[in-house]
Amino acid sequence: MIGLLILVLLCSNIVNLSSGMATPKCTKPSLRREWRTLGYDGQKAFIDAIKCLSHLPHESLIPTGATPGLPPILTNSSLYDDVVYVHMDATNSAHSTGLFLPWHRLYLHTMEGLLKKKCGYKGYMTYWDWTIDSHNIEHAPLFNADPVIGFGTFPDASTNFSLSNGAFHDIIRAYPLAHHIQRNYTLKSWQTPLFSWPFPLPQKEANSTQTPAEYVKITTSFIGNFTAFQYYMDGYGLQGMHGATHTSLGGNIKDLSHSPNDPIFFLHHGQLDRVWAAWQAHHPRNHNTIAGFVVQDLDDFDAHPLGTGMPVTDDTAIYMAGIGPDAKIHDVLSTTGGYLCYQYAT
Ligand SMILES: *[C@@H]1O[C@H](CO)[C@@H](O)[C@H](O)[C@H]1NC(C)=O
Ligand SMILES: *[C@@H]1O[C@H](CO)[C@@H](O)[C@H](O)[C@H]1NC(C)=O
Ligand SMILES: *[C@@H]1O[C@H](CO)[C@@H](O)[C@H](O)[C@H]1NC(C)=O
Ligand SMILES: *[C@@H]1O[C@H](CO)[C@@H](O)[C@H](O)[C@H]1NC(C)=O
Ligand SMILES: *[C@@H]1O[C@H](CO)[C@@H](O)[C@H](O)[C@H]1NC(C)=O
Ligand SMILES: [Cu+2]
Repeated sequence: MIGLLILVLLCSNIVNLSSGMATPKCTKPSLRREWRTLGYDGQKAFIDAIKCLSHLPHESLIPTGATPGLPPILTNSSLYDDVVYVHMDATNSAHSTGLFLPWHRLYLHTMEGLLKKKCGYKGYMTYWDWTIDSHNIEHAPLFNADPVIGFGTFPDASTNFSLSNGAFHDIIRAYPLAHHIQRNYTLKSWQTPLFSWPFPLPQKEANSTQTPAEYVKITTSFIGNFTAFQYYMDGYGLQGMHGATHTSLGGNIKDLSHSPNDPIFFLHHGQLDRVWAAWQAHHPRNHNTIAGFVVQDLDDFDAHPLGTGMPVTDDTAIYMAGIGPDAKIHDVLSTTGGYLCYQYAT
């Protein structure tokens, strides 16, 4: 009798009831390491896989229709372009809503899976710890001209801000129109409005949000308050560390919709996911907490920094629009819960 009870308890422990599938236990989490600690071979492997995905043909997509006005799917595009398209499809649903962090966590996991499955990548997702370079983002070591492991130096007007060196300069991205990857560094990146309203602090320097002190602050404050945590990452007037990196690097990654065109997107969001994981680990009240709503409200962002409408819950679906399995928020709240199985190196 007791044996049966224990068996029942054990089973309910390992079975993920929502999907009806057994969730494997995470006994040996993979280690996501900072870009500069990968070494030459590790960096080359990641960049080779990104280039491989950029040259594989388009596969099927299942847009959710969450974002109106998307261009038609181009069948002459690449598998990497499909990954970009999925982000375009999630522009409204997965930014400044309760789905922001869970969606991007699953998106990075899905990207890592594609690099492995389609391109034989043996490593893991990586990240750019911009706090190390916050004093001089424009000359951070990963923005170098090396044709094998360089993300490319910042281009200028002579190439219309298209990359002219590094590993990605000859890649053509399909969306919204066929183009080479662009980047355009601006320290005071909030002088130009991006939304229907001007930024409240136009003179603020983007790198003031990317410092080691800001990392400590965000990962150790807001205990138990997911709303306050995510709002700090997006920032008052959307001038936080999330947007700072997008707007100051400029070009493709500055675009709300097509930002993953620039592969640096994945290293920036790796860092944001690491910030979330560090905050979650900081206090038990942060572990399994989620908040926010499903409808974006950028016109009134500071009143509704995590959106409006229906609240998100553990059971809210996260869509990958055909590039990988969908999941639910509870699947991705822990990076070592079994559905996911990884940790950040530091
Ligand atoms: C794909 O086709 C579109 C429309 O037919 C064309 O404009 C675009 O240049 C093509 N893209 C590539 C990468 O060949
Ligand atoms: C931001 O970057 C500028 C230009 O590199 C630098 O002068 C400034 O000290 C940096 N600010 C911080 C807070 O590191
Ligand atoms: C330069 O880039 C901008 C932004 O992507 C684009 O709209 C414009 O058409 C480009 N200009 C030329 C001359 O290619
Ligand atoms: C590059 O950034 C500068 C300064 O923010 C801006 O004036 C210019 O329009 C940008 N050019 C492109 C092509 O993005
Ligand atoms: C959580 O933070 C939000 C945003 O700062 C704030 O409005 C709310 O009152 C906080 N909730 C609690 C319970 O402190
Ligand atoms: Cu995004």
